Amino acid sequence: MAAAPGMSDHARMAAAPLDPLDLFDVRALLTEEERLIQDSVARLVDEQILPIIRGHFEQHTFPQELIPQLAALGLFGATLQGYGCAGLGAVSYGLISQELERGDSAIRSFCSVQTSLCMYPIHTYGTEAQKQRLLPAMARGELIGCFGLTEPHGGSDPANMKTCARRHGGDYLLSGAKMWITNGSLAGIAIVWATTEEGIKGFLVEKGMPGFTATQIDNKFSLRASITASLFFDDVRIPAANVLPGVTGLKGPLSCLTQARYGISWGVLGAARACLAQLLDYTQSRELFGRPLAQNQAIQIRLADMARRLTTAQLLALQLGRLKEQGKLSPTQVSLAKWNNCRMALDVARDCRDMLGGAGISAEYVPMRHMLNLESVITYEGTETIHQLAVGRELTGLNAF
Ligand code: TGC
Ligand code: FAD
Repeated sequence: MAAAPGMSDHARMAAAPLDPLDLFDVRALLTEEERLIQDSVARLVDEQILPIIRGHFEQHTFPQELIPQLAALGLFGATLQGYGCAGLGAVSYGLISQELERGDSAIRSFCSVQTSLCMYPIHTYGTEAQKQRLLPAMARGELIGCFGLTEPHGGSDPANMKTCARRHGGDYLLSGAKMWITNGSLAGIAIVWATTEEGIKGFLVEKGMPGFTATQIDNKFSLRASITASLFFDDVRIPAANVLPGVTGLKGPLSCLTQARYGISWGVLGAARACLAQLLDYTQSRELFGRPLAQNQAIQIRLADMARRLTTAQLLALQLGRLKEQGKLSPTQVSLAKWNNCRMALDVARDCRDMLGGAGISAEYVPMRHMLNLESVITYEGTETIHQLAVGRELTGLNAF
């Protein structure tokens, strides 16, 4: 409704109620292009993802039928330039992640891995021949990637990795194992980080290479609509053409993690918004003690607190995105945002589950599905403790890992 001329501030404010999921109107800070991108992904989520995701979560299957639609919208490698990629800005990528995770963390995970953990290192550290051969097919969703860093003996300390690659003539022989690998048994190509005589290097391991096997991890309580696998390498012969030449050392995989953690900081906003939206409806329509549940002080305080946490997380994500676009992003800022926003989303999802009462444990409602997913999201890409210690190291200059 347009405000009438001469209206007092109070009357103008009363005429324009705030969006309960965006109390500080963060959307008004977006460009026209960013809003269009958000809206088109939101449509995909509403029309194609939400109707099927519960079934996939229950069946423990990944909805592969979505891959062509995600590719058609340009969501794979969305921030990369050239090679069939859309070349979008960091905030647009954040909004894409937010909308996808409003559907389910599994779908955002799938896109994060393809974009930030697989296409990004090929684009940044690969040869021209590797880029030409792999990136266009990955952007079209015809070739799916996975990223192997974590090992069975402990993921928080990747510097201690055991997987190694020994020189064998002009080639390498790769041996070891990776665990908890998203897309692992679906992928046609795995970016595998291994120690060599020169330091840690990235290897492009292709499905079907002799000695390479991927085994799906079943019976997860979390991210059930995502494929997670263990990878095994038994003297896999890797030609020199499949080594990423542009980086040596832990900074290779850690730089990819910065990209993916950035996307997660936005993605989890979507999960929290989905939970809060459903809870707001529920507390209005459920009547207890002769009044709507929403008309209780204790409920309103909890709703207000969720809105406070969501709003601050939204503003944090947007500023993180603008810093990234200006080339001023520091990994410590990404750690703080990943920690804060994952914690916010997990706490909101748990609290929404609680305020739905018994209905909260039903698959008819979204909070418990998001809550279970977010237990993985707060763990992968660096646990909450790892990000707290990264911020502590920045503040003190002392390494406590
Ligand atoms: P540290 O001494 O800090 O660093 C070693 C070298 O790396 C450089 N570096 C970075 N470079 C680029 N970007 C970053 N973000 C970087 N962070 C560090 C650093 O400058 C140094 O370079 P150089 O040239 O001096 O050698 O290393 P550290 O051993 O002390 O480790 C630090 C720590 C603990 C933070 C790191 O190991 C860590 O982040 N651990 C957590 C591991 C983790 O997050 N794993 C995630 C696996 S992938 C995943 O979970 C995918 S889920 C996907 C999905 O489904 O969405
Ligand atoms: P550990 O490193 O063994 O940590 C165990 C506990 O110790 C944690 O609570 C941790 O915070 C704490 N801890 C560790 N160090 C310290 C310390 N110094 N001080 C205090 N506490 C500490 N990895 C990939 O490489 N690729 C993927 O695609 C991928 N996808 C994943 C998908 C899912 C669903 C999950 C659950 C994980 C995935 N991971 C992936 C692995 C993930 O990154 C690791 O689980 C994570 O990094 C933690 O490693 P960990 O499980 O070995 O736990």
